[in-house]
Amino acid sequence: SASAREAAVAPPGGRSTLRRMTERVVVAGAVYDRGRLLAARRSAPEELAGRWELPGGKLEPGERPEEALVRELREELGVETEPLARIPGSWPLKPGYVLQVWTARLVSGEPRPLEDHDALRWLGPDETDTVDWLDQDRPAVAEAARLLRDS
Ligand code: DCM
Repeated sequence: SASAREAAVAPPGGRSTLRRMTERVVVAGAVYDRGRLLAARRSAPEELAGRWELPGGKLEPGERPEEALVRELREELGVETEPLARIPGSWPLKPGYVLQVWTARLVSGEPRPLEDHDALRWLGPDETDTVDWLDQDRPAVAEAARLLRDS
């Protein structure tokens, strides 16, 4: 059975290999421009609407995270971006999904809330606490703010 298989590969106290192999990645961008970080307010689904996030979305099968990030930011915001570096860490979302975050720089375009968002805000390094971030985004936002402050 699936549960027996899962138990068979589960390290003590850890998540099973099977679980990790089937986990889907959501990639989000800490997008920088002129010393500020981009925050996006979700318009859906209802339980997340009104909360702020680092914009991004799900990897398509066969896609690399950096490719998925560039595609999602183009679709959702109408901008071109260049991924820079992974922010270390991986944060659980709903069951079966994990969040990974990359820093990225704005290459061209002015972000507009085309899909999934109803407001955007550029935050300076000392303004990152001024919006109500999704809980799962907070560690990456804190690290992104630190990188911004040190840059
Ligand atoms: N998500 C998140 N934090 C982000 C981006 C996305 O928690 N910075 C979550 C919200 C959704 C899922 O990932 O449950 C997929 O995102 P989307 O609906 O934008 O494709």
